[in-house]
Amino acid sequence: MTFDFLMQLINMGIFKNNFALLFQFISLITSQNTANTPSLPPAPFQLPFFQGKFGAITDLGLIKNATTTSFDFNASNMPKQFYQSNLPERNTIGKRSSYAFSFDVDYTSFLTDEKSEKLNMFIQLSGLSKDYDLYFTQIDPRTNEPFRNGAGPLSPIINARSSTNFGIEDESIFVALEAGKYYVEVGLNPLVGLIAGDSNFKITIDTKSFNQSTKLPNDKYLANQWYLYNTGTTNLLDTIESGSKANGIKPNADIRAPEAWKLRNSAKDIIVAVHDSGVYIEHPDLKDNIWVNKGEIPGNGIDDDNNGYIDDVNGWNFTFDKKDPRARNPNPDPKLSISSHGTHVAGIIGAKANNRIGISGVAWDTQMMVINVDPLRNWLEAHEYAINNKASVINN
Ligand SMILES: [Ca+2]
Ligand SMILES: [Ca+2]
Ligand SMILES: [Ca+2]
Ligand SMILES: [Ca+2]
Repeated sequence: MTFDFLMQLINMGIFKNNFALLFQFISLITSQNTANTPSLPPAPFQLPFFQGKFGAITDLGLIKNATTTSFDFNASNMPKQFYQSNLPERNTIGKRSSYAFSFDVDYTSFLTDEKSEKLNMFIQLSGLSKDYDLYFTQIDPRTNEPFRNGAGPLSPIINARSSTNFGIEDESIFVALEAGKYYVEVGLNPLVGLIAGDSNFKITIDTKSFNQSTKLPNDKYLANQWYLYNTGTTNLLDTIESGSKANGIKPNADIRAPEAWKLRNSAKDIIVAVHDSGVYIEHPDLKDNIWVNKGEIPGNGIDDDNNGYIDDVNGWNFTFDKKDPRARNPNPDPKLSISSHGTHVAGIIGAKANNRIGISGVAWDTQMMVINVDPLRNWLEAHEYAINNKASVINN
């Protein structure tokens, strides 16, 4: 029995949820190897693609910033790999023939100022006459092998982006990369891999389009805000070492904020009413984006703007019928109110962006009217307040 045969059994689903049986098979193979070749230790298991220390991989060289570089290939002239896929895509199960490429990303090629931390790129596959698919793999520096979800060589490979359109449609992958060496694989769809025909394809690495069509703020924790800008590659090693599952990280699965910010990032004339549990309005990343009722003189005990609420400078606390709209607490302690849900919500809407600290809001500049409200008691009244005081967006 060989490891190849074992892989076939794994792909057939024989060991699904039956790890005891799997380990029996591994023990059997190991003992056979030992018996047949007593002078050699059992060979370590490796995916064929990564055997031979990447010797058959075509190197695309150093990829630089703000460039579009294309590489034309005739597959019949290239070393073919047989890659036993563990990728989760449904049409990549089994062995498929493929061609492997590497390229380098060097900080000096893109680090134009201290704000630039990653090189954003689209990797594209085009000019197809067969159904090729595109795969991207990141190497785990601890093992010099692909990242795997779990210990041991049989754990599935993770962080492999794929683009697997059917037919001869182009393929495209977005990645944001730190300095390092990366691997791309062009594989025939295993379902159609035996069909004869031309085998030409073009790989294009485009580090120009993303920067031209997007705008990124310089906030410290932007890289953690995957819902705005999901690079899919953030701190993969940290994620794994913290014990979290890394599968499911999907680059560009976000609200396309960088693309939107290129068109518009300020909403400074827009009043957004935040109906929630109150907001810590002194927060350094929020204070500049809190609505100020200009018709109200603070702290004089008079309803200067005659809107029915005395000293309502930043909003109103409907929960406790008072001017201080911070936490859901009759006498809010600013430290306690930091943790309130409304503060979190306000940060998503309008944390001051491009100020180097904290996070970036969806709107970089805006005016957030703070409404502390109990939805079961004074919902209508709170909405009337927001509308009468010219909020044009209300968060519920
Ligand atoms: Ca395809
Ligand atoms: Ca008033
Ligand atoms: Ca007043
Ligand atoms: Ca900020």
